[in-house]
Amino acid sequence: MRYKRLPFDWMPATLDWIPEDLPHPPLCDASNRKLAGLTPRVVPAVYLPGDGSIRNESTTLAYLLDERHPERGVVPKDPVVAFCSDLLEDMADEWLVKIAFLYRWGNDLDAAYKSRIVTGEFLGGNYPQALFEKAAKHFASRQQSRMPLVGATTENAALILMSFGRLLSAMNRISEKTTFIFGDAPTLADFGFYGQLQSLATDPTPWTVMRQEGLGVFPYLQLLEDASGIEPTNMSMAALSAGSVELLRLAAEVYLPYLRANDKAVAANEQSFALEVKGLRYMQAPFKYHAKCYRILREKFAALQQTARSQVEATLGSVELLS
Ligand SMILES: N[C@@H](CCC(=O)N[C@@H](CS)C(=O)NCC(=O)O)C(=O)O
Repeated sequence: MRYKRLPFDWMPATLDWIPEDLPHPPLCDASNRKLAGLTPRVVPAVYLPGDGSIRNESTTLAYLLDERHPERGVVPKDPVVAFCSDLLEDMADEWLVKIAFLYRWGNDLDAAYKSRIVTGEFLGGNYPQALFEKAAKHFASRQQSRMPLVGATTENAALILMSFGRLLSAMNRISEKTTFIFGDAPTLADFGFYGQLQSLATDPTPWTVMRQEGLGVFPYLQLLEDASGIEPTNMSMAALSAGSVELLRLAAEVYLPYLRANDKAVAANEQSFALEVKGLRYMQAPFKYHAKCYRILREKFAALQQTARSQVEATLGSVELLS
């Protein structure tokens, strides 16, 4: 919203994150009323005062806002760059969350720290410490109970952490050629990475890892936090940094195999599925929403012209998993 120079009000919301027996914070009353009936019940959600509608799902919202306010678009005009931006944004939303979940809810220190920040935001003020403690503990244990659903388990940790290492080494190299992933202005992919990396950069354990292995990520995040002063530019695959190519290769080698394995398991109604990437095993229960993500990516790839598909192939190494 800041990059697009759109004025907005930020409203914290609680969804069902406060235990039944605790008083609900008045700070969130207005947003909770607006969110009543929202499906799927996830944030971020945007209330559009023009038509009174409330919309969610960050990718859908980005496209909608670009349609209504095309001047400072985040969806690149070049179809190949747009496809690659969609692929990276999808990986940021759906795979990087596994890294963030594993660190935040898998370490006591991180869980205690961030659960207080999240709950403290929506409680606002005027609460006794005991209520704060109870709400934070409730939220942390709720999130911890969801770790297997996300695949953030001890068995999957090696692959998840390997992908984090590759991500950091790729992000470090973007600035050798450009400011953001596809050029000197941000795209949807950058905002997808921003959301996850901002969490990782402020949780104690991954922050330590990033200080050692991903120093280049900090100025990148700083620039993205408020990109209202950055001018849009045209983008093409020719301008890509080695780091951005590495990010796309990561999607091809880790994220797409995960999506394909999940898709097969959803179609066959299986209880769980497994895959192996570079000798590292990953196992999870099938996740229907990710089958939808995969279908949309393949539809977008199929809609590209042949020359554009070849350009994607040249960068990713293989497009077999997109066909
Ligand atoms: N694909 C969605 C994911 C949204 C999402 O999963 N949001 C989480 C918080 S980051 C949520 O609201 N979860 C519901 C809950 O935990 O109750 C998007 O990008 O907007």
